[in-house]
Amino acid sequence: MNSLSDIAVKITSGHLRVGIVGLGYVGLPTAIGFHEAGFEVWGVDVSQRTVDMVLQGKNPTGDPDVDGIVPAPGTERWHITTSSAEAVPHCDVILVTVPTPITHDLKPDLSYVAGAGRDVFQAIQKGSGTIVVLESTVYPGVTAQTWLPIIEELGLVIGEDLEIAYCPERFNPGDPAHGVRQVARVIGCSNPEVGAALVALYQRLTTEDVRYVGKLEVAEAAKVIENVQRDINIALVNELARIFPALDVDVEDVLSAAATKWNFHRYTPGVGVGGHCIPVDPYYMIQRAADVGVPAGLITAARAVNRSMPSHVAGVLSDLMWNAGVPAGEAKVLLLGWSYKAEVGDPRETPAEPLAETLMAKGIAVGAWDPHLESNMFPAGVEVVSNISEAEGYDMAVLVTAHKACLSIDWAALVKQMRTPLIYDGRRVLDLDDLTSKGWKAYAVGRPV
Ligand code: SAJ
Repeated sequence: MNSLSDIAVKITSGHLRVGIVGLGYVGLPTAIGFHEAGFEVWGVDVSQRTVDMVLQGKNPTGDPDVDGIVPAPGTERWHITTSSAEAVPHCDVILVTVPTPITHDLKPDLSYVAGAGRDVFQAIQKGSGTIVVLESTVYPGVTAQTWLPIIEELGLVIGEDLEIAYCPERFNPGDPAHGVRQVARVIGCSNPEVGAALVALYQRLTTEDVRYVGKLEVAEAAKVIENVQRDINIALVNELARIFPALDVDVEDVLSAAATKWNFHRYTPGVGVGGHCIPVDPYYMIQRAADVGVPAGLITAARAVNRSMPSHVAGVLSDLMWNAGVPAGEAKVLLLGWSYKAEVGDPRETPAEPLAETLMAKGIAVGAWDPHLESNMFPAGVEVVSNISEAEGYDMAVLVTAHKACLSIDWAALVKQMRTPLIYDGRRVLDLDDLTSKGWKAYAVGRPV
């Protein structure tokens, strides 16, 4: 039995053994971080491909921040396996970092949390006092609701055989300044002493603030609302990006003016909101509010605004091409960037997809160029452009993702390759006057036509 004082001693001495279940863009850097902090680490992933790559010292996550930091084969204190049953008996604390996506009908999919939890709990030794921490983004109540029935079914006793806690991951892909060792953490647990022990553990991981915030639900809710707030703020500027052009005002001029006020938080309108955090987490909050019969009108409305942006932009692009005399049924659009976020190779929930679908439904052909993505990561129907210098005969170029590679395109050369020199800045990051001087007819989200 690991008493809490045993845990504390092991943390201080660095002899604590930490398990991480789920070696994705959150779990693998977390495992590496605890290993760098001097702990013995057991990493578990159901994917044999992931385990094999990690064992070879390679990065299976697609996140460039993880390149070059995976420990080499044979590194001490570094154990990687597909089996929780093998790893769990060797661990004092186990962190679960598995996906929490939404289903096609926008409901939270907690199957990974339940499955990983079951795998871990089945391997917990009676009386071991193992601490199991969920890091995946969930809505308030999920950790207890999902895990306690399994724990009870397996005849385990909280406080004797194990403890459970919640510490939300706060990864920001493509932002090495906020890596696992430089980000503040909050810890929720029904047992304050376990919370204190976990504070001591995470303080060995990150240089930033770590604090115990009370029961599980407080920490679960904090993580969700961080991203709900971001979605709502982005929805506001996206809604303004549709209003101000109708008033013959550029929304970016308005935002720049408003941003001179000390507590105005600036966000940028765009072709849409992608990724596995911002467009997903609000549905957790909406679901939880519905569970308890309290309306979540603002959160729901913000999601509707952000989800409408790709089709709104597709309509604007279609009108611009029509007004430029591009023959209907012949129009071709080139999307510059496909990933949901700059400097990241991740197409999940990217607004590029509904944008392309809406354009193709209008009979407009769509090509896409994204140097961060492999050609097999684009959907069928989209012509993948591997080399921008080979993009010929397009009528409209659309900046969808503000990759540095997109910003540094040779616009003077590209305009000569276009059949019609139209360009639409979907992220408000291009110099439209410079583009105009190079022969483009330049437009942008939130800017009057
Ligand atoms: N976006 C806008 N306008 C903005 C900001 C973002 O349209 O002003 C779009 C992006 O283009 C992207 C989507 O929203 O399609 C999400 O962008 P994001 O910058 O929020 O990036 P994410 O999804 O990687 O969010 C992560 C989150 N981190 C964690 O969950 C730990 C989020 O909490 C961070 O605030 C965010 O990174 C960040 O700060 O970059």
